[in-house]
Amino acid sequence: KKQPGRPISIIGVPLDLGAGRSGAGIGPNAIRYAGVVERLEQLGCFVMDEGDLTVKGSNVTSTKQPNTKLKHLDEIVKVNEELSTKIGEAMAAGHFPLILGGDHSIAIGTLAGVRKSGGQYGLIWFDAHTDVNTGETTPTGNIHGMSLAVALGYGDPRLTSIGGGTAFIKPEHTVIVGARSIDPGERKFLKKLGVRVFTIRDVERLGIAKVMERALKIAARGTDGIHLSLDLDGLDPHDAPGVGTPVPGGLSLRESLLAMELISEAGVAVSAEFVEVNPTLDLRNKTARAAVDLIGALFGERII
Ligand code: 6HN
Ligand code: MN
Ligand code: MN
Ligand code: MN
Repeated sequence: KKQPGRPISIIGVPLDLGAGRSGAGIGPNAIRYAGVVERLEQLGCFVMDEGDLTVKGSNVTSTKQPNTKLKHLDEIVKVNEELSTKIGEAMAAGHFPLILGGDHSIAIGTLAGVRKSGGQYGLIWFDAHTDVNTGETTPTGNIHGMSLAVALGYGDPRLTSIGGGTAFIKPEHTVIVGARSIDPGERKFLKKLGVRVFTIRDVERLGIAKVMERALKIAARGTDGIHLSLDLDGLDPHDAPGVGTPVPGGLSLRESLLAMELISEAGVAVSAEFVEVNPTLDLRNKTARAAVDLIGALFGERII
C-alpha cells in the first residue's frame, strides 16, 4: 500500500560531477519527461515538485580537477550540504522526499538530511556497485563511488561532516542488493564493518522475494523506517542502458519491480532516491521510464 496521506516532495539534483562522465545531470528532467508526477498522481498521491537544486558546472564544462582522488570535491560538498537542508525540511514537514539524480554522490546529502530528522533509519542500497571507496582506495577519484562509505562515517572530513557531522547511518542497519562489481578496497571495508551484501548471485540463488524479505528485516528492525537508495545500474543494462557505469548480469526490470512492491507492502520507507539516469547514453529514454515504473511500484501501483 502507498504511504497514505503523506505528501511527496520531489527534489531534483542535476549533478554529474561525482561521476566519471557527463550526462547524469539531466537525469531529473528525463525522469520528469517520463511522467513521474502524473504517475504518482494517478495513484492518488499528493505530489509537490520542488524543482532542481542549483549545480555549477558539469563534467562537460569543468574539466579541471585539482584533486584527483576526490574530483570536484568543492562543488559536491556545496550541493550535498544544500540537499541535506532540503531533505531535513521536507521530513520535518512530514513529507516523503523523493530525490531524482544525478550521480550517486547525492546520497551523501540525502542521508545527511534524513539523519537530521533525528530518527535512526535503515538503508537499502540497490546497486551494481557498493560505493564504499574512500580517497585512499578509489580507483577513479569519482565521488559517486564513495557515497555509502561517507554515509557510514568514513572518508574525507569535508564529506562526512555534511549536515552537521557523525555517521548518517549504522552498518548493522545497512543492506546492499544487486552488487556485482566490488573493488578490492571495498571488499575489505564491507567485511570490516559487517555490512550485509546480497550480491546478484544471492538474488539468483534465493530469488528476489527472499532477498528482499531478509533485506527489509536488516534495514527495518529496530529503526524508525528505511531510506531506499536506488542506482539504476543495479538493473541489467538491457533494461536500464542509460547509466554511466553499466555492469552486465543485473536484475531484470521485473525483479526490480517486485523488490519495490515488497518495500511498498512493508510500509517502512520514509524517503527514496533514484540516481545515475544518464539520458545521453540512452535511446527513447528507456532508463528514466524504468525509474518511473519503479517509483510507481514503490508508491502502490500493482498489475491488478
Ligand atoms: N556508482 N567502484 C567504481 C569507482 O569508481 O569507485 C565505480 C563506482 C560506481 C558508482 O555507480 O554509483
Ligand atoms: Mn505540507
Ligand atoms: Mn551507485
Ligand atoms: Mn552503481
